[in-house]
Amino acid sequence: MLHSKDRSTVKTLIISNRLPIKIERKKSKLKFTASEGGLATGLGSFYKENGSYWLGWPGIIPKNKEEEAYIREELKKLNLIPVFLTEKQIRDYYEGFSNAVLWPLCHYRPSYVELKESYWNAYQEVNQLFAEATAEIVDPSMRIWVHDYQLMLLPMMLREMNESASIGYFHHIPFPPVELFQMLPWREELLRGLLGADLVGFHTFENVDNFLDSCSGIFQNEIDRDNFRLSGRRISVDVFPMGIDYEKYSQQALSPETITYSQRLKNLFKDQKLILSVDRLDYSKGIIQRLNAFELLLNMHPELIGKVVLFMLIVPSRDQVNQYKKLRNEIDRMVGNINSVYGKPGWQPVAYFYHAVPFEILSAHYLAADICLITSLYDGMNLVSKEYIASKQDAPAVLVISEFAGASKELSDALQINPYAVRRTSETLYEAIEMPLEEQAERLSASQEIISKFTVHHWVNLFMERLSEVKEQQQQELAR
Ligand code: GDG
Repeated sequence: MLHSKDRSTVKTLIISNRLPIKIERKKSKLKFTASEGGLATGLGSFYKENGSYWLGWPGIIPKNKEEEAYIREELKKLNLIPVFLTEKQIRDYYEGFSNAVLWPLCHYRPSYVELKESYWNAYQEVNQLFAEATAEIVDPSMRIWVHDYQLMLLPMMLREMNESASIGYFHHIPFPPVELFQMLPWREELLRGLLGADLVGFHTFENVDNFLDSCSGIFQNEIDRDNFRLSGRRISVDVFPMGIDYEKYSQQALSPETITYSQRLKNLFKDQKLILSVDRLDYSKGIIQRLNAFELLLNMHPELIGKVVLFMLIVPSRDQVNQYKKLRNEIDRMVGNINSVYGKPGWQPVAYFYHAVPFEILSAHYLAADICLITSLYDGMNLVSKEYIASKQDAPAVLVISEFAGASKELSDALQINPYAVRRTSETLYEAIEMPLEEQAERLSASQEIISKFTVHHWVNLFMERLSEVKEQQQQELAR
């Protein structure tokens, strides 16, 4: 039996659609920079240790074989293994099946789902490509951790290659209710794909229930739900709410650079309450509902004119896709409308930026904001809410969070909203604006206590511990 000390020395292969790196073409040279996403930070130190690796798409199409070999060599130095994709694969597997089938389905948008056979074919082909790339580097003692909805078929492909392999899978986005999941022509293949894993993890209990309901509905007699197993092999399905690198955010907020920038922002919006929102351009984030609620707030409380600003940082995402293009146009229209109706010389109610900012600047925005507003219509977790809490030393700081974001389950001291209930949301925003500093500080410190304890490092360790336990249970059952 492995003891927890031994577990930490087991090599791990992380597999995700994207490698945690950005490769940019600068003139004739390639520039490699580490990406700053939550997953990259959380697993960053982990995969570099004792011969562990990370496998995924490097986000670039090499110009020729020489360039491909060069990228491969450079990445190898960082323990990263690339899986190169063609333009067609990116279009049909990534933009197609992943983002125009699974993403809308998992975010309650069945009308956005494009059920194309060509997408499904590409999805199978690319998952197979990942399986082959894995086979080339994995050794039987390694545990494998597959991430997210782009690779749902991979766990079973890997299981078929090695019956006793140690395989974990984590689903970062919501898992839809059975009624929605059942509409997929390929529902059985996708579920069977996931059930190749020994451990399947989700952010919330609701997602676990939805997944188990789908499994029971589709496999019926094959599955034993209470003692979950497929063809006799025990599979654990559990909740692992992802955390953030708390130290990184709280320390950055103390740096002189961030403090100076934050002060500049505050001066720019002097005597105004700064309501911040940060998200990728996506229909799941409730950006339209947010603007509606803010407009209603100004309408109901004209005394707030000139005293409050909605500062929206939106990171460009998938904006060549029709639904996203439409969303962007609608945001532009609504921001223009609110600013023209409620603005006055020298003051505009909505400050809207459609670009990403460096980490230090993002941190300064968190630090400067009086309120952080999360309006997700459905969100696996939502790391922004946790990053905001971690970046604050003390009040003013109020988190207003949608009850449909996974993070709301842990953050019970935040003000919770149903973003579809526009009037109620605007009333809650008013409550946030008026909240006494003492109450803000109490709520903030309660949330900080939770987030500083359940960090991303804790999340990784917990998942890995659980994976080892499942393997031990399987071995004991085999030995009986
Ligand atoms: C998926 C699920 C789940 C944003 N703007 C900038 C920037 N960001 C960073 C934030 C945060 C990340 O992007 C966004 O993470 P979220 O969790 O909020 O949302 P998704 O991207 O949709 O992530 C989600 C997550 O996976 C993890 O499981 O929580 O539910 O949808 O870290 O800080 N970073 C920088 N500049 C920006 O302008 N540097």
